[in-house]
Amino acid sequence: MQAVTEATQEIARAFVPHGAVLGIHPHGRGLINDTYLVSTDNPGQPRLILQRINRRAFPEPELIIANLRTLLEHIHARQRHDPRERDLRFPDLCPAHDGRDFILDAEGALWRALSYLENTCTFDKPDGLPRAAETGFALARFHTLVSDLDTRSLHDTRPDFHNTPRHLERFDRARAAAGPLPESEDLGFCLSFIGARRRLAGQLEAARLKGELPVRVIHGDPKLNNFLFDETDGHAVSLIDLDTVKPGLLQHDVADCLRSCCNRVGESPGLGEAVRFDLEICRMLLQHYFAALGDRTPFSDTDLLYAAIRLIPFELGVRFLTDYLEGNHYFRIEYPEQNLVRATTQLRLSAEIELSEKDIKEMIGELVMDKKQD
Ligand code: GN1
Ligand code: MG
Repeated sequence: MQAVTEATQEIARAFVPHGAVLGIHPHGRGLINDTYLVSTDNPGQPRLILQRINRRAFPEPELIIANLRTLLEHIHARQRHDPRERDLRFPDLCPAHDGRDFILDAEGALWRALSYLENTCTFDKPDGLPRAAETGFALARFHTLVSDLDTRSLHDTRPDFHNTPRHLERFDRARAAAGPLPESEDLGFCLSFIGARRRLAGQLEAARLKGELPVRVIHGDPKLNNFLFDETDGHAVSLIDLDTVKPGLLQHDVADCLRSCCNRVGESPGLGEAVRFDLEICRMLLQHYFAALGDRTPFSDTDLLYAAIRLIPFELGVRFLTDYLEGNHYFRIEYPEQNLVRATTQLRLSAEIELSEKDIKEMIGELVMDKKQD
């Protein structure tokens, strides 16, 4: 759990130039950055999300702030001009007392504050079809809002983020460096599953390099718990955690969203909880995604969507396992074997997706056809 130290309190105070800090509490379940909810006695700025950016994940956090500024300016401008664009809300960057929108602490870590979107909640696990519909809708609205943002105006905050062959190379190095591995059923499953699918790992990257898939602005991390929902009526309100917004493939975003939304047991299931890929949720989410996608973002390249749906949990499984082998220095853990459990879960999910390949491809075909006939 992220600690609230005296230093954290001092940083929080720097983002509350007018008024006092009333409370600071660790917030959310992100695996990378440290996040706190700060309450203040300033009626103009009642609550803030304060975050310390993890330099291991983002070696140049200033680029994240620059991207965030570009992105929020773009979205807010579109929303000012067209009321129909206002169905999603986005936070504002809050300046510190010196007017800058970030602070470097004594150790050189970068902190930033965002306005908190009140009366919202998040979910770590899917809870039914209405949530899936709202999530698909919100992802499409996000993609539409950024569809005319020039990809060249954003920095690549994590190069090769979805370059699966690169992740495999790193995994190979970690495995070689780890020496003899303990006997474990999960580890055995992971190693043989990865070994048997190496040649499929380059599918999306190869298509991107050949120019078969257009590069667009994507969210980069649209997992279920990065969507905010209205506490009262359940409607999607926002898509947060904008640090990985950058040029990429829409297929990666849609697949990453399905990865978390179709897996009812979540990323760290307990013993004996079986991992499944829920096809009903998948259909509902995709249906609402395609329906809400603006005409300026035609999702013409659906052929590789199935490939991405299979690949994204595979890639994340490889990343979790690599971190486990490297000593768990990247993803936050609550117990020593957690990254192995997470890796096994993602790879089992990929295996489940393979079993439903025909159904998923047919489903995508039908939904695309419906969209064309609209
Ligand atoms: C990380 O920080 P968080 O929890 O939003 C990770 C994503 C993974 C996700 C899995 C920068 O996201 O790529 O899909 O964990 N973010 C980064 O839960 O590596
Ligand atoms: Mg994230």
